[in-house]
Amino acid sequence: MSGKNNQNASVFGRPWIFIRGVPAMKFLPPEGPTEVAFAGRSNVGKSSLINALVGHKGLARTSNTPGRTQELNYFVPDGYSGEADDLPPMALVDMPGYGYAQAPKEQVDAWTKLVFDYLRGRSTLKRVYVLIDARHGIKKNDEEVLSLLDKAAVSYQIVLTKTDKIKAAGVPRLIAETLDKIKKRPAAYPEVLSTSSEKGAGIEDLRSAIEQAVLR
Ligand SMILES: Nc1nc2c(ncn2[C@@H]2O[C@H](COP(=O)(O)OP(=O)(O)OP(=O)(O)O)[C@@H](O)[C@H]2O)c(=O)[nH]1
Ligand SMILES: [Mg+2]
Repeated sequence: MSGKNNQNASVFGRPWIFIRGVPAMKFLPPEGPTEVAFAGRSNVGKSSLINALVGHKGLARTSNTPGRTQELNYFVPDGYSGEADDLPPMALVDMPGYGYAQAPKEQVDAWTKLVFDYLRGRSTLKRVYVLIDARHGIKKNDEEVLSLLDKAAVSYQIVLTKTDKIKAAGVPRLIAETLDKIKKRPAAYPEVLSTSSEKGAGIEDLRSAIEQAVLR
């Protein structure tokens, strides 16, 4: 039980490392470990949530300015060689945001294409967490992404972010409204999580959800 890669220990109990930034589909790594991706509008808090999950503040770069993450950034738990018989149990993939970003239009279009192509065509992608800002709820471009995932039959779960920015009483109401909006969506996991990376709220529940999704 005390082997280096003890499968019973939480994968979030160990250090994580950045392994690769992918600027276009042709640079994707060969399909290996199960991938769990974080998608959402620019500035929703994708990179901050990954940092909170792995307990390492500076791992994924974050910024006040929308458009910080510009590639598909791969993170894995440390301590695996990456050889076929010693692959990490999962990789977390931080994505560029969709929607508005403070960057030239061609660049934003290129990121959006990369995000959409990856989400619809990656066989090792097991679960997508679609992040929704608790202050804004589901917007039109989120609906487009959910429809794409439904069509591609990629399992996803909605995660509300920045709940510290709204009144506590608003959270259950928003969860109920969001559940109502996704109830007819075939690939949506019928439970909505709420988080604050800033305060650490909901992070442990999200860790458990990810481990369950990957082990299934
Ligand atoms: N109050 C609060 N602020 C947060 C939270 N999570 C992220 N932020 C802030 O929101 C801003 C955007 O966070 P990022 O994690 O960079 O967002 P992102 O979705 O990765 O953004 P892009 O890479 O640009 O698409 C930063 O200023 C964060 O500090 C949170 O839970 N609460
Ligand atoms: Mg980011």
